[in-house]
Amino acid sequence: MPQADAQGGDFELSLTSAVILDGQTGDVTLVVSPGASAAAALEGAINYDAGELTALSCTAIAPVASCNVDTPGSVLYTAIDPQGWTEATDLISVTFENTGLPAGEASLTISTVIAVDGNAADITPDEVPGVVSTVTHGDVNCDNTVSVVDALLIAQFSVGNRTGVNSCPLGDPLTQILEPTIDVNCDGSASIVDALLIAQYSVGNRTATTTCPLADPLTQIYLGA
Ligand SMILES: [Ca+2]
Ligand SMILES: [Ca+2]
Repeated sequence: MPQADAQGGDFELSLTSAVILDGQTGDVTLVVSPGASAAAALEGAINYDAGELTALSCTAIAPVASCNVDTPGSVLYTAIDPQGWTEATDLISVTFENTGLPAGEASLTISTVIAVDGNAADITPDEVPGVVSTVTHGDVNCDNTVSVVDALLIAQFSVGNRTGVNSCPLGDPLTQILEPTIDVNCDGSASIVDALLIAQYSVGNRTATTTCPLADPLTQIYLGA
């Protein structure tokens, strides 16, 4: 993660990152942290690529804050604390839907219009961007790789030892599995066969494809979005 003091701003504004699968929703939070100064009033925007993501809604977390998702590509916000934020504080939360990011990462940036301290003096933020990423089929533990660990989780799921969930990150990595990305042979079911294909892929015995159904079921594995 980028560090605030590397850029020498007076305080830090940062966005959390999220894994949001294709067609699903997830939340990102804007956080203010004090540096040499403590911000007391802020106005600005969270910027995103409207071709990749859709901001469905936003929620003011700070007691005196407001936000607006009406403009595609920008979530406008304001927030105020009469005393100034002297510790890391969540300001707003935005719910994004992945509407055009089948694989990879989308950057979320911050732009600041007004930032003042408790004396209403202008101060400068370090703006730390966030990332929305998604995972492909075969990655069932949300770590952005397809490995024998994923095969293990699928094998455990196939015998009832794991619970399928629909979003990343896993709430309980010891008992859960991301269910929508299990099927890597395009047969419509999640089974021990999918674990076998990943095991074969892990040692180079299968070639990844992003096309379903598999053109060659004997040599390919589906790792698409
Ligand atoms: Ca994985
Ligand atoms: Ca399957």
